[in-house]
Amino acid sequence: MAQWDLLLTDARVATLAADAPDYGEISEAALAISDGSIAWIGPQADLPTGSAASTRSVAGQWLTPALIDCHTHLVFGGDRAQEFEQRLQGVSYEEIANAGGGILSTVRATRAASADELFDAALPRVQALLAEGVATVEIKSGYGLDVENELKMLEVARRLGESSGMTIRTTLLAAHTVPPEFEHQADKYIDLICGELLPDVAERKLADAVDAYCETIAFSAPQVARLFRTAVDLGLPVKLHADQLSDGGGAELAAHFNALSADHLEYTSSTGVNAMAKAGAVAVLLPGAYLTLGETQRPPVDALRERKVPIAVASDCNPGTSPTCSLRNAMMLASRLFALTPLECLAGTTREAALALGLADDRGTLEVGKRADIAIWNIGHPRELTYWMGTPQLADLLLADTI
Ligand code: DI6
Ligand code: FE
Repeated sequence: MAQWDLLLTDARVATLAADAPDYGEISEAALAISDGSIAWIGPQADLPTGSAASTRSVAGQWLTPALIDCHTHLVFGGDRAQEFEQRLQGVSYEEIANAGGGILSTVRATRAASADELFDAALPRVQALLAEGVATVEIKSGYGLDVENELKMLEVARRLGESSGMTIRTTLLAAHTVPPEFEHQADKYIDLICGELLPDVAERKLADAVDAYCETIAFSAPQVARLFRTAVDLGLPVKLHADQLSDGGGAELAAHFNALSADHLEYTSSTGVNAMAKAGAVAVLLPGAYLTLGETQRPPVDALRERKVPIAVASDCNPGTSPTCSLRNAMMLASRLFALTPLECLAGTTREAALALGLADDRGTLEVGKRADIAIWNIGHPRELTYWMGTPQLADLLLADTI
C-alpha cells in the first residue's frame, strides 16, 4: 500500500504536461506527494489504495505547477524613475546609456550599497513574486561590473533563496555593459571576466549560468563568443540577451553555444529562429521591457511557433527597462502585445520556463517524479491567469521543501 506525506483531493488540475492536449486538464483529480515529489496524479476515481500522513480537500480549486520567473535582474540599488520620465519626453534608451546613465547609473547605486542594503531592497521583490505563485526565480548579476561587486550581487541572490524558501537560480551577467574603468576597452574587461571573475565564480559555485548583453551599446558577438567559450570550458551553461534593440546575430550566437535560452529577440531574423530551433534553445520573451521601452518591433512569434521553438515568458524585473515584480503582469502583456495565447503564457511561465533554466526534468509540470511546487488558485479556468491584471488569485502555494 502506498504511503504519502500529503494527499490533495477534489482538485481540478492543469498538468501542463508536454504530451497532453491543451492545459493537460484533469477534472475531479487527486495528487499525492512523497518526499517533496509528486508520487501520483490522476482522476480521483483511479487513486490507488494508500495512506497519507495528511489529506486535504481543495474543494474544486485549480492546481497548476508553481510559476517560474526565468529572467530577472531583481538585485539592484536605487531606481531609474527619473530616466523613465526622460524617455517619456522622447530621449531614447541608447542616448541615456551613451551619456553615462542607464545601466551605469544602476551600477553606481549598486556598488554604493552594502550586501545587506541590496538584500533588504530585493527581498520584497521576491516576496511579491512568491505571493503570486512563483516558486523559482532566476536572478542575474550585472550591476557590479567588477569582481567584488559581481560576487556581492550573486551572494545576495543566494541569500534571497535561503530566506524566502524559493528556488533561486543565479546567473553571472558581468558582461552587461562596459564598466567606467574599462571605457573603450571592452576586450580588456572581457579578459578580466574570463581570467579572474568567471573562474572564481565557478569555483565557489555562485552561478548556475552565464549571460551577456550582445548589443551595439554593450558587447559585440566576438566578445560574447570569447566569454561563452570560457564559460563552457568551466562547465557553465550560457544564455544571451539577444537582438533586443537591433539584429546583432544574437540568436545564432546563442544557438552556436547550445545556450539554454536566447532572450528578448525583438529583432531576431528567420535565420536566428532556425538556428535556435536546431540547437533546442528556448525563446524567452520579455514584454515588460518591450512595453517600457515603447518598442514597436515584436519578436518573431509566428516563426518561433512554426519552428517549434519553446517560448517562455519572464518579468525581466529591472530598474531600467522593466520595473515590475509581477510575472502575472508579464503573462497578460505577452498575450496582448505579442499575441501569445493564454495557454502559451501559462506554459511559458511553467514548463518552458523550467526548460530555459535547465530544470525541465525536475519541475514545470505536474507529473509523477516532478518537484511538488504547486500553486492552488481561486479561478474558474487557467486562462484567467493571463486574463486578470494585477489581481490576486492565489489560494495557496505548496513548496516541496516544506511539505
Ligand atoms: N536588457 C534589458 O532589458 C535589461 N538588461 C538588458 O541587457 C535592462 C537593464 C537596465 O537597463 O538596467
Ligand atoms: Fe534582461
